[in-house]
Amino acid sequence: MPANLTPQYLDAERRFREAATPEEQLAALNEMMATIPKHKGTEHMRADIRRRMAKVRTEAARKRTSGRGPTWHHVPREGAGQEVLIGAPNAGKSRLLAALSNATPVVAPYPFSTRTPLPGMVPFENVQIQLIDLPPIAAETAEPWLFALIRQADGALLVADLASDDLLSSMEETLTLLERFNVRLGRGGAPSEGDGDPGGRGGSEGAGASEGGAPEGAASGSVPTILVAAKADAPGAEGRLDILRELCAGRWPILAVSAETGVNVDALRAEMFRLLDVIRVYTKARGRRADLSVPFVLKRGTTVQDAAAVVHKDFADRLKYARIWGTRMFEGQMVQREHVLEDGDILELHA
Ligand SMILES: Nc1nc2c(ncn2[C@@H]2O[C@H](COP(=O)(O)OP(=O)(O)OP(=O)(O)O)[C@@H](O)[C@H]2O)c(=O)[nH]1
Ligand SMILES: [Mg+2]
Repeated sequence: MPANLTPQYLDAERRFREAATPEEQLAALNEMMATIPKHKGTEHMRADIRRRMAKVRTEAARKRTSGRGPTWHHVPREGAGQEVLIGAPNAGKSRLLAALSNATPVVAPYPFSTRTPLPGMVPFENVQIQLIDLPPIAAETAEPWLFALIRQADGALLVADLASDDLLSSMEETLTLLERFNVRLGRGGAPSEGDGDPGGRGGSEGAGASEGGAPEGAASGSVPTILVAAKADAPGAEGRLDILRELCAGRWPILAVSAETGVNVDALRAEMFRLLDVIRVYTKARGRRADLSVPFVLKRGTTVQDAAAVVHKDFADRLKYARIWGTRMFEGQMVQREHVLEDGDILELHA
């Protein structure tokens, strides 16, 4: 009967409870279905999730056909996690998506050029992160679906325009609107004020810091955020960056980027990965090598037991012990179920 629910599942269930719209509910239910361990003990729960999905869908359809519902946009999650580009009109969001991914958004020298969400996949090492370009945050575009999409993202790139003299006032306007629509931008899993070390890998920070599984600083319901100071190549950008740092110091990690020259575009990919606060774990069979091109992407704080449930369905119940090859372990060190995994660990499960 023990369901052995994973942290991923519990997180999705929390999102379901907090969902404000049918889209948020459906996204959370889909994730619950994807992350629930698939064994006999969870059969009833899975049936219940399916029932709830059907109910949300029919209710949403009824609203749509009643003709009064506004347009809603939802982007299904793909890859290691979903992040969104948010910011004032003309800040440089679409051009960033074009620089980071293979997507081809409209980039224009006038505001409000983006009207609907456009996702792209951003490659980082052996994973892909989904990044969604959004219409600007402004009174004219402030429709509930936009904020719903932001709230359910795993991370946000808050884009500030270093080419604009209105940098601070438009930033304030953006933040006021976000607040009005209940979007809270948190710090996420990134290490302390990290603009000095964009290339550092997450291998050494926070040893044991995430005991208990709570991502540091990311209060429940807030979207982990990086402040991206865009157009770093523009005349006067340096002075504006200083002002921005003063205003936002300690609130979010800041990274100055230029899509035009490519400065810090790769560093931004690394920061986007760090923002997700996930680890990559590989599995191998006894006597074999692991395939390092196909990681399991799991929340930081995931234990051997949780990973087994994700990897091998009924493995969770039968698991006796595991061996780990990882940076902080002896080669093939034997560990118990409660052992917390690290990014890059190779896992050999023994039932
Ligand atoms: N110099 C310079 N210009 C940039 C950079 N990135 C974007 N721009 C220019 O800034 C303008 C706006 O860029 P977009 O990417 O369309 O801005 P946006 O935030 O998507 O705008 P909306 O969708 O209207 O909110 C365009 O003229 C871009 O060419 C950059 O890194 N350097
Ligand atoms: Mg745009």
